[in-house]
Amino acid sequence: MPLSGDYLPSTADWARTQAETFEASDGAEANDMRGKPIIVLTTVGAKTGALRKTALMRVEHGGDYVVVASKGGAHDEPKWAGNMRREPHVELQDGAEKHDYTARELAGDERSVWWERAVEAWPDYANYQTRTDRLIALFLLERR
Ligand code: F42
Repeated sequence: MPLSGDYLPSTADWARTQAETFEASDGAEANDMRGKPIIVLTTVGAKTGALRKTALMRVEHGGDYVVVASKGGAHDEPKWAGNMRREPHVELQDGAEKHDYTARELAGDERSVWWERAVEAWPDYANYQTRTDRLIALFLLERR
């Protein structure tokens, strides 16, 4: 059952433009960040109940995905992470494919394995973690 609700654009212009262009072109345009592939995550706003669409780096293994709440190493966590803790049903678009997933926050060894995969996909994640005391949250998205 796909998510339903009104789409509320992000206040981050660059990220909003990338998410919207990626989705409108079925993943044919605006599909990378410095040559590395992105995905678009749709979450349900924790306060508005609106659909929030967020461009994120693509971290995939065996059909599962991880999304990394890095926000460039900012001290505050991205809002989409809180949205997922409240409503774990999310949509992820990878290229032209969009499916429903259930998000689960990772910890311990499972998190360590996926952190390695994330840093391999986007090495800057390791730099972002040095910029903040918060442990950057990782969420595993398993197909519904
Ligand atoms: N961000 C990452 O954290 N990780 C990545 O791997 C990543 C990759 C990436 C690639 C391309 C690109 O263009 C952007 C990329 N970003 C990445 C940035 C990402 O797209 C987001 O801009 C960033 O993570 C910040 O997410 P955010 O959810 O905090 O977005 C802000 C800018 C935002 O849109 N805020 C809204 C606002 O109005 O200020 C609120 C959004 C929201 O979800 N509101 C909730 C609601 O109910 O609607 C309430 C939230 C609450 O509890 O207050």
